[in-house]
Amino acid sequence: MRRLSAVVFDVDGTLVDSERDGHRVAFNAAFAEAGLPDRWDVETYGRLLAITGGAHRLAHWFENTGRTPAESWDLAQRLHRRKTALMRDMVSEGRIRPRPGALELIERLRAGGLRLHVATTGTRAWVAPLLAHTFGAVFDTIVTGTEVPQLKPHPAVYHEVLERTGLLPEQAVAVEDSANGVRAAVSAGLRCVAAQNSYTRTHDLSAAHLVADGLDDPELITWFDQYLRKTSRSAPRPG
Ligand code: XBP
Ligand code: MG
Repeated sequence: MRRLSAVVFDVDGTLVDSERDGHRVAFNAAFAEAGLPDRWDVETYGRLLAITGGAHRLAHWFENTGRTPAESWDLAQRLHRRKTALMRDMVSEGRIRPRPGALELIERLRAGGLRLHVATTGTRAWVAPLLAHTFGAVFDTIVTGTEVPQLKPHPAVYHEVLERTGLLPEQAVAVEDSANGVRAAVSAGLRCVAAQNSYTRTHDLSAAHLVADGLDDPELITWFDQYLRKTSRSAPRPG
């Protein structure tokens, strides 16, 4: 097996707790500003997470609440622009927090000589400032939903990371939180570990090598430590 040289992180639900108190709140604010009666409670939003991509999620909702497909897509795109601006505001106010253990895991992996990258379905306009503010310049390659034609569970975002970095799939491990994310990573040929959260605890994550309770789960840390040892044994780094 080739040496592990990189870890590719998902963002929503993996690096940050962004869905329930971040995106959901921004979607509801966009509905309210537009004078629409629609609101997504915590449980409804959990079900809607099966549809990746905020604009697609909105279009799906509108189609299922009586609008035509064309009307739904137009309205979804308009609302999603506003929702993205509201999410950027939440990011700049520091309201989107890293998941417990995220900062520590990142430091551990970097200290072990691994490169870090990002593969997310989220929109670049909020992803880029979030990563910069919360984690600093630790990610070499960041591919978002803005750059790929098909969103997770399609593997396009992982293919794009591999293409841009020149990595082979077996040189990288993906960290995901959801069934759609695990499917995307595994379809692209990457090993995947899942750090589930309250929304994804019921997902089928069985295609992952390991299903952990979070980024601070000792099992996940031990799993990475074994790879880090293998990494340094198979190719000692100078110094
Ligand atoms: C995340 C998503 C995104 C976010 C909302 O999935 O599906 O749509 O929920 O962000 P993953 P946008 O964690 O699997 O990448 O509104 O910017 O799409
Ligand atoms: Mg996710």
